[in-house]
Amino acid sequence: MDYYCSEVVHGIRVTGACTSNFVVQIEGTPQSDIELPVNSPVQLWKLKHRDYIVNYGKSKDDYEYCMSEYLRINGVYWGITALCLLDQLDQLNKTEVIDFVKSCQHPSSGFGASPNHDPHILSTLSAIQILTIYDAVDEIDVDGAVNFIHCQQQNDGSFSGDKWGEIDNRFSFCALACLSLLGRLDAINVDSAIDFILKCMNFDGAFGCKPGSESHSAQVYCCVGSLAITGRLHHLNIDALGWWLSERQLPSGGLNGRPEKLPDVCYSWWVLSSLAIIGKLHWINKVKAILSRDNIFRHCPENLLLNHILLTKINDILQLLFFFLIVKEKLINFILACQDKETGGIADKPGDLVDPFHTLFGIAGLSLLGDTTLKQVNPVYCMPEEVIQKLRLKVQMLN
Ligand code: 3PZ
Ligand code: ZN
Repeated sequence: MDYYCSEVVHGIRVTGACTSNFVVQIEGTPQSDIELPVNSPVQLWKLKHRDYIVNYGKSKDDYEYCMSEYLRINGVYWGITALCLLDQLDQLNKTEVIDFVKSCQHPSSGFGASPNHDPHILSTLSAIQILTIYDAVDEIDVDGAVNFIHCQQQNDGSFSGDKWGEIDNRFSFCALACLSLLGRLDAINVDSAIDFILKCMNFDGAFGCKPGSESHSAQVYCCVGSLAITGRLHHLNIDALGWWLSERQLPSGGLNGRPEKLPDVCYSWWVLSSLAIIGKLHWINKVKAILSRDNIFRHCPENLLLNHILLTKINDILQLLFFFLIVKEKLINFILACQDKETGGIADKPGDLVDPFHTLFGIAGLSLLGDTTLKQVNPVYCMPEEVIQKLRLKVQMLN
């Protein structure tokens, strides 16, 4: 797609390839974006990503690895989930991984990022996710972990991440995800947890990290995921939220976390998974079907009045429909462009340094976009769908 046209209709700029892909932008809204390098890759180098992840933890004294001690158990979850989606989990030593996770648990409490690190709700979720994937939850002190999470809940229903007391609805999601995976949601006050989440909803239908904070797509994922786990999606304003999420796509095809920010691979995940949960993933790439006037008129050939209205209003209608669209091919190209062919792995943007975090969320995003050479990912837990199915976990999804 090298040829772009640009047209202003009723103050709305339509830019896009002259074929069928359009990105709509309101005139005057500033946009930061990047340009995809020419000759960007067009395929997913799955075996390179496998090797990148398998080798990541091996050189234990390498700088990068030491730097990430405070992220170690999260990194293990990112790596294991990515390998699992690539159908390569057998590349790791299960016993070693489980022993490492066990060594991160504090007596009768939660998990730290590494042995002897203070317990934190983020590390505790990673621990539970890893053990769930390996069907090894029985090997830890489940009651201790549940009690740790219970103790993080505040009077207003919110959760702190650890004993320092920082509040953020990311921690609410971690608590709900952990306890639902363990079948122990009864250990907290779910109603007040949801009350707090709903206080973080903004006029645009999206969510910030605490009441009054600006909307951000990672927070949207956490809040929508929390509502899905607890069967409370009816609280959402689907049209406003879907609009806001769709507006995250930039002309490069990548998605940003909030208005005026640069695109980043991990936002493909926060945005796509949220759309999948609210049943709007099909808002992606329906341009060809919608764009054809003939297609619309075929359904009402005799109704002249309706045809007249349609003819005069057709541009307005199409512009509105564009707002709900994320152009799938462009997003896929953006994610593929962030791969590093030499080292394997995926970066936040083309040409940046790869890391396990963006490698997982790039692969998980491609899975949601329908790459059938990958295993299906569950949009709420960011774990393989087959693992969630096996647990017979019921999460609410709209359609
Ligand atoms: C990254 N963390 O605070 S972090 C994270 N970010 O621990 C892990 N997109 O500097 C890796 N940016 C890389 N491997 C980045 C996890 C952040 C998210 C930062 C980031 C991502 C752009 C700048 C917050 C779950 C858990 C934590 C987060 C999100 C979701 C950093 C900076 C921050 C962090 C780690 C490394 C490289 C990897
Ligand atoms: Zn990122």
